[in-house]
Amino acid sequence: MTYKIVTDSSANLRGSSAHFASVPLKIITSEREFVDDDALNTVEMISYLETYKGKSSTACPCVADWLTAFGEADSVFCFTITSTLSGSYNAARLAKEDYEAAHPERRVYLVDTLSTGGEMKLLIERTEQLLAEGTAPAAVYEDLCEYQKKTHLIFALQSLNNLANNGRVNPLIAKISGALGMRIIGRASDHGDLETLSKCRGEKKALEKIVHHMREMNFNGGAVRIDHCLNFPAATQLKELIEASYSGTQVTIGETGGLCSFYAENGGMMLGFETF
Ligand code: X90
Repeated sequence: MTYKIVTDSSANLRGSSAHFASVPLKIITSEREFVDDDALNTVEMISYLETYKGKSSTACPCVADWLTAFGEADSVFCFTITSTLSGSYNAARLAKEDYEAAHPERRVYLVDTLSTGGEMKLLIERTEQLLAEGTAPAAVYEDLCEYQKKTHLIFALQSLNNLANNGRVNPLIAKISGALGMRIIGRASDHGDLETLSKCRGEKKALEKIVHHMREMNFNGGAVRIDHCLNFPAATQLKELIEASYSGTQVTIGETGGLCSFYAENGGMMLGFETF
C-alpha cells in the first residue's frame, strides 16, 4: 500500500516528498501573480501588496492541480481549506471522483477541514502518525472524523481589509479593524466560516484574549500550532503565555504562507489547537 498526504497551501506547510505535497493557491493583482509554493518569497509579496493600490484576489487550485499532486498513490489523504470560504474543496472533490474512476482500486480520503492553517497542521500530523504506526487507511479516516471535532482555530488580525474586499467577511466588521491599534479576535465556526469573538486594543490584550477564548473552548493543554505573519515577537509571547498556564503543552511556531499572509495580513496570527 502506498499513501500520500496532499493539502492545499493554506495549511502553511512547505516541502514535498513521495508522501507529501502542498498544492498552491494563487494571489493575484492586476500586475503580478504569486504562486503559494516553496519558491514564493512571502516577505517580498507582503511588502509589494502594501504599496499596491489596485484590486487583489486569490484563486484556489483547479481539478488538474489536485490530480497531479495525488500522483500514483493507492491511498490519498487530501485536506482542504474550509469549503465555506473557498472552492478548493469542490475542486478536490471532483479530482477525487476522476482519480477513483480512473483507478477503481485507489481511494482518496477527502477532508473539508472547515478551517485552515494550524488546525490543518494538526489533522495532517495526526494522519502522518497513524499511517506511520501502520493503521489501515479506512481506520485513519474514521479517526480523523472524530479528531476533527476536537481541533479548533483562533486568529488575531490587525486588518480585515483583504477578507472584506474579497467578500469573505462582513465589511462592517472589517471597518472596526481599520481603527488604529485595534485587533479582531475570531475563530473558525463549526460551519467553517469566520466568527468574530472579540475586539481589543494592543498586542498584550490580544494575547490575553486569545488564551481566554482558548480556555472558553475547553483548551486543556493539548498541542498548539501557531502561525504568524511577520510577527514572531507576538507568536513567541503567546507561546510563553500558553506554556506558563499549561505546563507540558507542545506549542510550535511557524510562518504563514502566501495565502494566509494575504488574508491574515502583516501582524496577523492564527493558531490551531486540540482539546480533549
Ligand atoms: O479560494 C480562495 O481563493 C481562497 C479563499 C480563502 C479565504 C479565507 C482565508 C483565511 C486565511 C485568515 C484568518 C483565519 C480565518 C479562518 C476562517 C475559517 C487566514
